[in-house]
Amino acid sequence: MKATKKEIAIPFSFQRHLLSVLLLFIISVGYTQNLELNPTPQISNLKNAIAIPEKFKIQQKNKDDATQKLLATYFNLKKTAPTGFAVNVGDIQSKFSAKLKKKVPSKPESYYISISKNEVTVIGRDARGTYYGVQTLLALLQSDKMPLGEIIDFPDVTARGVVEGFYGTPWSFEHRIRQLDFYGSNKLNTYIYGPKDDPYHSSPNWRKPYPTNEAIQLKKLIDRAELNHVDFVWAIHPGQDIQWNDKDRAALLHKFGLMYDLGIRSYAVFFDDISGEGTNPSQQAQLLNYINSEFVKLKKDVKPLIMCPTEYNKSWSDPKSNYLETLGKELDPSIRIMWTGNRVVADIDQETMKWINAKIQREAFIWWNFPVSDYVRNHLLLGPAYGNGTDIANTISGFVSNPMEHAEASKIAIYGVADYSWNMATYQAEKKWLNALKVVMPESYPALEIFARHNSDLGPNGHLYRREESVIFKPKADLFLQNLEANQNIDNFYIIQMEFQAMVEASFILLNSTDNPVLMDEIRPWVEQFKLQGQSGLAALNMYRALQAKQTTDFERSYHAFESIKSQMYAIDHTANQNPYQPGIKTATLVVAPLIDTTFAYLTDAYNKEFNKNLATDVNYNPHSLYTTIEQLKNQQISLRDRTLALQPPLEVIQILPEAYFGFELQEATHVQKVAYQLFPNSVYKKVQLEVSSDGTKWTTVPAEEKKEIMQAAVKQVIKYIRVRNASSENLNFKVVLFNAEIK
Ligand code: LOG
Repeated sequence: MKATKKEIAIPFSFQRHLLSVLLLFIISVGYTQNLELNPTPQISNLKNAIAIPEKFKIQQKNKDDATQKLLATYFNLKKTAPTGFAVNVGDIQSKFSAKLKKKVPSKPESYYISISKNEVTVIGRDARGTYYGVQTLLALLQSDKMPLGEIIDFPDVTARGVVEGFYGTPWSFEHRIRQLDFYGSNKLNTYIYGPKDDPYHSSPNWRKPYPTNEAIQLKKLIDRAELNHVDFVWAIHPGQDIQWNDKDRAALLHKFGLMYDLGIRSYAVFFDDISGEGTNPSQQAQLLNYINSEFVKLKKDVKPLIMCPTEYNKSWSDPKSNYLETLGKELDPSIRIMWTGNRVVADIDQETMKWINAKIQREAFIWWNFPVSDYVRNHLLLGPAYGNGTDIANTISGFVSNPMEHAEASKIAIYGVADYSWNMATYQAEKKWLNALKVVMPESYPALEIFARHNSDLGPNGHLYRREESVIFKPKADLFLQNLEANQNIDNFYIIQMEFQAMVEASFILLNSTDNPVLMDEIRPWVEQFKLQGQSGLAALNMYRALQAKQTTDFERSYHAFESIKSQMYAIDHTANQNPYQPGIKTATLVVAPLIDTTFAYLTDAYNKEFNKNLATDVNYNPHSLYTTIEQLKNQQISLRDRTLALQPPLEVIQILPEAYFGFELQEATHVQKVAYQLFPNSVYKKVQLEVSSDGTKWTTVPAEEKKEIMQAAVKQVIKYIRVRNASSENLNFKVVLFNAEIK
């Protein structure tokens, strides 16, 4: 039923609904503390509440060091009060009544809490369970009131956490410390250390020990992980240059031994994004089985191995190769196999799991490539962690999220992952997201919410992964443009103005906020950009008003203001975050940016027509396109900056068949100055050719010269097509590190 403005009749059923909503509201206000718990406990029977006790009588039954230190952050353990609210903490081995012990679930890491007016008892199934029980207790004590009743809690997924597995600047020591603490308080138990750009993790330096200073820092991180009951999984990525011989096998075992001495008790071997001999599944299985029997089993205190396969997603698995089946058959059943889903970047559902689990004869360990942004580095991914099935808990052996190189900003998604992997059935992405914003910015979260709502999508990208963005605003923006382009009265003008205003104000608040300086350090240039973007929106609206009133002076002032704001935005885009992949700073690209640019172009055009003027209407636009026969490259983005057309290089190995090619198709025949390309390994240089054409059928080879591993060619011709072609009769596997053309 639709209520119009005139008659607001509320039917009885709706009134009843209203009543129950109100009731629910009262109940939830009564137990706000319960809402704040992350992850959400499986069962909580909480009724009534008492004031937070002030005097505590601690009954020591706990022996676990991490739990002890955690308790000490709140209670005075050295001098406990002789009377007061009793706090009993221990694991299932401790002396508790059989009645209470029976309530502790039999699952690992589970716990039981009972709270009465006079005492609280926390019993864990194991040391980690007790630790999690105490985390819950401390979270309850943070609220205004203490609820009474019981909590019975256990995780859905065995291994939950994060894989620091992205390309780009690895997280700093300080960030990792903050992360590990965050994992502890959100009951995440796994941190897989595998930053692609740590030289001691990957080829060729995986064989070498960490230099002393780095080893000392790693040791501190390992200790910190232990304090948070997090398994610090150290991963090695040896596949690009590993030799399947005794020497390299010994080198790997030796490195694992060194890491063991630093305190590592969990290991992973990654074979993703490699080419050549290292991709052989039988050899990979043999190596892992060897480590398993000669290292893991012998040490006794080392956890089961984890491996990331070369074919780590369905779209890359070659049905003819039997790669996954071979691993499934030959790899020791205790070894876990990672999986990113149907594509490199994908959300996971039951179908995904059925397919892969059958092939590998075990439950896959999910490597979720969100919120990682190493393939869209000019964007921030600050939206909710959504999209994964809430019915897959029993089909996976682990769930880890690969984050952004911005550690603090990644906490927004990780917070959701913690809840999802602990208690899937009740997971609510949006609600958890709102909580997460409060956790990372306790004061300025409303401003952060405005910023994050408009900064969640990735823009077009090679992995075809997209996220919702500006969801509430989108229908309003659509209506505005519809009215504008139909030359109708714009009913929601004020609403659009309010949104741009909110963007500007939220940015000012964030830029001035001292809530979380670590987060601001990461996102500052995006916030600066977002502020300007809001201001450009307001300038466009002023242009509209001036045009309506036929005020040409006002129109042109706002027009030039718009242009000036855009040029400041351009400056930020060309100075901040200048990585070689997707340089620059992009904000609100899905809904807000097109709204502003379309409005600006439309108004300028209308103005030009009405007043016979010739103001420019275009906003940075790249008319050229990618030209390729290679499936894996087809969705890759290209960019035009300062007359250089560049392929945004993919991070993975590309398979290129004989005669396959990649290059550019220019909008029209253009004077091309120079072309440069870099491929890895550069042994493939002998097998490819650089070619140009004016019609796409007749091709001329251009000689290129190798300088510092980069092939460079002076073209100096007017042409429409440029390409690098596999001129050999072999299938080539290589990484495209760089491909660009300087045009006039
Ligand atoms: C890499 C990973 C990277 C991610 C997203 C896996 C298993 N490996 O395509 O290091 O962060 O995709 O770009 C990957 O996902 N390669």
